[in-house]
Amino acid sequence: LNILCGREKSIKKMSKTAITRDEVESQRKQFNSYLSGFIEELAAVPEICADFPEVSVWWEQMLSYNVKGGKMNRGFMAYLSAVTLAEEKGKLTEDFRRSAAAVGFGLEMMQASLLVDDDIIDKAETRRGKPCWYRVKGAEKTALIDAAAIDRLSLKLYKKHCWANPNYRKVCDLYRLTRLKTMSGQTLDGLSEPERCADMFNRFDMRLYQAIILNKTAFYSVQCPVIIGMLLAGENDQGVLDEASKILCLIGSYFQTQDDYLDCYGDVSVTGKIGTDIQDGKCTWFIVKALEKADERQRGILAENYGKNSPENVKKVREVFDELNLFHVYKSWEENEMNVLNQMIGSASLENTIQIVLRAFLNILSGRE
Ligand code: DMA
Ligand code: MG
Ligand code: MG
Ligand code: MG
Repeated sequence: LNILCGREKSIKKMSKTAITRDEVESQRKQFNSYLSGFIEELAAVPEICADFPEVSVWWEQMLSYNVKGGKMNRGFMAYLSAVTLAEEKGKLTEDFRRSAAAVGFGLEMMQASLLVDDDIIDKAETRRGKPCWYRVKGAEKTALIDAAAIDRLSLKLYKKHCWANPNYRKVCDLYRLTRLKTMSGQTLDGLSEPERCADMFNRFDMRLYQAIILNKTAFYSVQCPVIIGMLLAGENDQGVLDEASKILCLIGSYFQTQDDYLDCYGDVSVTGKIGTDIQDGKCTWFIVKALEKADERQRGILAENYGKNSPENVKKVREVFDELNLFHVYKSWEENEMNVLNQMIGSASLENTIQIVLRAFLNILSGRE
């Protein structure tokens, strides 16, 4: 009997090998269907908004402007992970779906708060096809406090929709730790800018780059969403969470290298943001690769022009990138990295459902343009 039960179990485990594109899209629709009321709820936080209706009106405006309009991949991945795992454990209810959507939306709020700050730091002009929030009339003075408010408000949402989950505290702790790690990454990213680091050409290398992108992007964009989903579904085995985290961090780093590519070569009408990395003097995958490959003449051009905010300087840097064929170097790196990550997921000692979720995330990110 034991042998038979074991076989049945393994057959059951084998039954789902992937989440199809259609399933992903239908889950995405479901996730989106829960989101409409969250902003109104947050703009009416009673302890604050009862006495200050102006604040309520402003919060509703700034939340709508900053949290909406993106692809919502982070929030959706938290939802998809939570729902897929809960379903497998036979724990999926309507209430669970709603709380998973609220937690996902909270991650989109974390993202929004980071982006408001990031655009100020990076002197960016557009975000998601609109002016960055700090450039919007009325928000010039409030943008910093708005970013902090968006971050704090997400935990209000967690308390309202998720407090009854046995892992509520772990979920909130992970949210806070991830926000802090991202701030450390943003600090490292800022400290490597040329005006604060005169010897950038001695410092920019793959090690520094990997440290920056792990902290500023991989944790909050990929690791945290899926781990939060797993926690919501009741996963408490630290070994499993650590094993998944390892792969998620690598997927998250791949995601930021794609972002560097989009900054340099992306179509603004698709990405919705005008690149700033070259003029900001950021430690990106492209400048690190360029420095690895450049000869003396090319290094001289980069030293003279990188991190300077004029179109002529940017053009000269781009010419060196082109001479070094970095577009194609990146394309073949990306293809190879995708294979490596897929293999890593396949050979990880993780249960089938978690592997499926990781693969779904990787597929969503694959070949972003
Ligand atoms: C990404 O940095 C990290 C955070 C925390 C926003 P980035 O400046 O490359 O992002 P973007 O390209 O979206 O401005
Ligand atoms: Mg930026
Ligand atoms: Mg930045
Ligand atoms: Mg970028």
